[in-house]
Amino acid sequence: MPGADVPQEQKAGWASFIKSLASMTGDLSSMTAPPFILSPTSLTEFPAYWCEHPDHFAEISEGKDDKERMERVLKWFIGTLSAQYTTRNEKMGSEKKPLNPVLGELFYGIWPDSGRGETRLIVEQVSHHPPITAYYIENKQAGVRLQGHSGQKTSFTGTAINVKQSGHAVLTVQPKNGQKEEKYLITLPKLRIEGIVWGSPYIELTDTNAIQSSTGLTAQIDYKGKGYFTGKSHSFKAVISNASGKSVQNYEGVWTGKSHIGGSKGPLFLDTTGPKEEVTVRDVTEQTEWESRKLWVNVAKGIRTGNYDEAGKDKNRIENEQRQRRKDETAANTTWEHLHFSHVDSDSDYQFLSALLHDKLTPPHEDAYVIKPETLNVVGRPN
Ligand code: CLR
Repeated sequence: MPGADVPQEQKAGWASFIKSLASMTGDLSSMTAPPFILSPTSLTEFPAYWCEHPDHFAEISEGKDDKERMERVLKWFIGTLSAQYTTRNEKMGSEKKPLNPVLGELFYGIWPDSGRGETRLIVEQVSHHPPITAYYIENKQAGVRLQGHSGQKTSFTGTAINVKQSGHAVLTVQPKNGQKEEKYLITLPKLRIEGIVWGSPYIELTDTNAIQSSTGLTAQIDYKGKGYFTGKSHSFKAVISNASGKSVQNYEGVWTGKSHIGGSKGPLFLDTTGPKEEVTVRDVTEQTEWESRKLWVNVAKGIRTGNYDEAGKDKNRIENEQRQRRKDETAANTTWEHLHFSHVDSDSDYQFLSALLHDKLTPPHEDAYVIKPETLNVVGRPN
């Protein structure tokens, strides 16, 4: 029955939320949703999902040649998907609505050194409307760094929410064998949020995304849900091809479990069911006011304990404060300055790498948020 997974007293609220989805225009983040579907986690924490296999990330630079490194990039990428897209279902029973970050919100974390070097994460909310999150992940010792930004355009089909991700990421690799530095442009897949009418949303990936290397190699990943390739949800097929478009290697399987090289009976490529390493974050009591878990501490507590009045009150306080800041800026004729990232209108890596793709990307330009190296050691916004 529709609404079967919705708590009795929130059924009406869920029905009107679904109705309001029909008139939504692209940005779902600021819509009011019933409490049972709220997550206590802000979207600024999500970039950490890129690195819950810090070993895969570090090992990219140890590949012996460009093909082996591309295969390792693909392995790391596929290995991030279950964290990115199924974690909330595993931990909270269904996909949830994350907290909508404020402009300037920060999130820092590390994956401690266990012989492969420390990996650091820096995240900043660089736009509130529309929401855009910029991130930087680096393992200096391993010679790998990822820089990207992410936004979403949402639309409602009547039963599912389609999410088109905007933004891209660029991975830079300094090969351990001394070969030339490589760049990899990563485009982002589309999402479909299913299970809405039941009140138990979950994500299925659709269409395709690509990884384009400066060496000329391309990986294209195709996603299908139940009933297409394998009859299983969360299926994918990937192909690595060379600069002339000739396929070099195929992979297939599910991104929530096992995938194989060549075909479904080939050697094991990846098993994503193993343990993931969550990011390590400073205790809230040591965080500054702009750091996500500190900023939202009372809202998160309210959501976790079912005290929605408390959650709502503090959310209002935060939002009012933001509105006041914007007003003050307008009055003083100033604009908010990003702490860790500078905005560039056209990302030269994107322009160069996207032109190497066989299915060229449109538009050929995209903006980007570039890390300010001098701020890498700044933790917390002063004042
Ligand atoms: C953000 C970037 C991450 C991958 C990712 C995973 C889940 C996505 C999220 C992104 C964006 C916001 C998102 C979320 C799932 C649900 C949520 C689309 C793309 C929307 C805003 C909330 C929908 C509300 C329903 C659950 C009712 O790398």
